[in-house]
Amino acid sequence: PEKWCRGFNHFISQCLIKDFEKRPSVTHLLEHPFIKQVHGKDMSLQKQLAELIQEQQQLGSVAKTRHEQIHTRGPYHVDRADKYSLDDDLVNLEVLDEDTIIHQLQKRYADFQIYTYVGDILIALNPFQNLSIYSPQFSKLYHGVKRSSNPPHIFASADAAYQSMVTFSKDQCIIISGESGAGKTESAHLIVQHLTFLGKANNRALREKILQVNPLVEAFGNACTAINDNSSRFGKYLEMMFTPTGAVMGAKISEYLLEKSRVIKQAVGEKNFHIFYYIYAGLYHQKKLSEYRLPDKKPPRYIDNETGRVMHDIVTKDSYGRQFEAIQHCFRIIGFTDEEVYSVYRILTGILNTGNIEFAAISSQHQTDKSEVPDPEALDNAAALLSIGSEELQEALTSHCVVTRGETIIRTNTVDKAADVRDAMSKALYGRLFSWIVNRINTLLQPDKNICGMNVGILDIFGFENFARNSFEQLCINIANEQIQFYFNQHIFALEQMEYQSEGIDAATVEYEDNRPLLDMFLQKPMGLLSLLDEESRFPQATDLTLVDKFEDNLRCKYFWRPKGVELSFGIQHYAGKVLYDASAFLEKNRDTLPADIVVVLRTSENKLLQQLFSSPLTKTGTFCTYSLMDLLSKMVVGQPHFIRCIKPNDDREALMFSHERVLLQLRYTGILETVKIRQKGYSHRILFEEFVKRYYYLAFKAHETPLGSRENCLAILEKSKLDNWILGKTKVFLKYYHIEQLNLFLREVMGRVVVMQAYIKGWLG
Ligand code: AOV
Ligand code: MG
Repeated sequence: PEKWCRGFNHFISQCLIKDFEKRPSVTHLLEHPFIKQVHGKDMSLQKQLAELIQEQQQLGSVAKTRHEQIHTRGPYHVDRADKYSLDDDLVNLEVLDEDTIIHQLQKRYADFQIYTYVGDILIALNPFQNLSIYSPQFSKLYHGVKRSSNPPHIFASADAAYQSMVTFSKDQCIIISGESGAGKTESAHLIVQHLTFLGKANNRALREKILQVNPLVEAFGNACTAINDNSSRFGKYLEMMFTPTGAVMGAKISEYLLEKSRVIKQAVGEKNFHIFYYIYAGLYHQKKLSEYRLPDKKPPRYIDNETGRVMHDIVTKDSYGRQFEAIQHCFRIIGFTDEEVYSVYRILTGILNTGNIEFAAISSQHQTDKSEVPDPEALDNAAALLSIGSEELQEALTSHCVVTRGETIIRTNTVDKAADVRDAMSKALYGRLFSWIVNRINTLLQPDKNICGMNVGILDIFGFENFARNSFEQLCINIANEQIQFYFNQHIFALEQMEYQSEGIDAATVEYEDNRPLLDMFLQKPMGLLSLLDEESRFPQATDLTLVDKFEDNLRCKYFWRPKGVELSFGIQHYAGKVLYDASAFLEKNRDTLPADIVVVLRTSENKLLQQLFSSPLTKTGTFCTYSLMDLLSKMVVGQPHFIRCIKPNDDREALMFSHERVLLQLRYTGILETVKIRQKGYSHRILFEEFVKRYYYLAFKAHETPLGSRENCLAILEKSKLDNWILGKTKVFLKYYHIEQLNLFLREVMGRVVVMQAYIKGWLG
């Protein structure tokens, strides 16, 4: 039927477009048994298919050559070296409005130009396809050259951070923001790749190790969500450490707010953390499931929320199995011992078995709140893998000790309570295992303590999320994003404009959307949303409903509302849009308690690693959520910031598709238009006279001179450098972002000459 044919054609063309990048040959499609069958019988379809393929091939090759042109333009177009392409930077736009900006981005995207500058800030549009612009050849191309020599690129931003660090011996941080699926994590990888290239040490092994860090922690901390197949479920701050001469010497990761609840339950269409599938599939293919006491017919409950799908994927595709091998490789390269890795696997499979423990009620005449484990198989398996006693585990799951007036009483748990304890144990095991892996990596990649180095930190957190159902985790994630937006605003607008005033400079003021009131609503003490949540969590009698009532009574502002008729829901007008939250289990998730009975049992484990995980004290102050956020911010404030703003061009994850509406929304809430304005009119770099002279005196004075950090000396340096458009304030030099680049280049030239001179004199004397 014609209709069927049309649908079929559509399907094929979609396949072709999607796969063209990966498999330029279409023969694989014709080899498909389904197509072969239809193709052989239906002449008209055969003809149509042939035409279609030809058309697609042409399209594909056009796309490919265009792609090559763009992306090889760098290495081969030397003529670009001193020509500045006005299109590369939105600051060069003559007409500044949303339409012009979006038009410009759309035009560039269609031309495979996913990167665009706004002064020193980089906008990165997700290409949703692999581009051939990240090879070492490109790293070389972007190394230490003027930014305008090449098309905008993430390597150029990484390079700028690295050069700043080396030139000024100052820590740097790169802050990557954008909503879920916008490309933050990919960008973070690319930055690490380029920095590893730049920080070439003789120590090749160390470079190899650093490159394995992201894949390893992401196997444990990322998962498939409804928005992104590789969504970060934790915040990550990776510091790469360098020697004073810029050679990489170590790395350190800090983790924030791992979404532990994913271990025990996932929404429809979502999955558990990657590592669980990798290990299950890996053991399946290696025929080692029985060794880890896992069934081979049906995956454990924690990873089988859509019955059958996972098993089908594991049996038919080998990708999970290959990933498991990759992870084993990561562990080995980074330096984990075989014993440690074995313990990690035992804990992971122990968690999977724990999830399979079921409870049933024992009802006797006197007691109805007692539970037992009717089928001991999963219990025994879990206990064996965790190297603890099976009876002790059962007891800790089905009962708990209460101490009243110095007396210890044992109380039984209901079926529901026992299941909660089981899940709390799984979450705690996973959360602590994750932290241990991170700490272990940090120990293994620790630099030599005797060298006083500097670092570039890369912040990649979970992006803003708005699902059909949003829970506690989304609230935490969105508050973290709210803070990043605030931090961006502070740096780009508030601090800058404050300095103009205090320095008596007449520079533009730009209005921007300040999300401070919103942040106050969350963080203020004692009446902010998080404080209220903490307070309510301390009342044993409180329920999720009393919590929402409390919010409603106390948060009287336009950012909070409560929809009528849905008891447990409340809405927040975030900087990036309205989100409706479902408060079910908010209190329980915030309390995140692990019964002491479980800790006691786990501490008896014969698995040394497991013992270690539970040996630290369990007390903590404040919620995990508030605690982590404060830590995150204090980390970021330390270094000189560089911003990368990732934008998602469409929600269908399609290459070359540019949704005007979606991009516009992101441009609006991230304040791109205002950013362009302030970068056009303002001075992004403001340096104290003294520091300026100290940095650049080589440009106007002799090497042996020690000029004072005065206004006059700054003037002398600036005039000698033949720059224009700068301003001198009362105590600071105000520079545009491009001045810094020019000054640094001059400085490197002059320093180079000095070094040559010194070498010459040395040779001459010697
Ligand atoms: P996110 O980190 O911003 O989301 P990712 O970095 O995971 O987003 O990107 C989502 C997907 O987009 C990746 O898996 C890639 O398929 C694709 N992608 C992104 N950037 C590129 C690129 N430069 N080249 C090719 N493909 C890319 V989240 O962690 O969900 O907030 O929580
Ligand atoms: Mg991510």
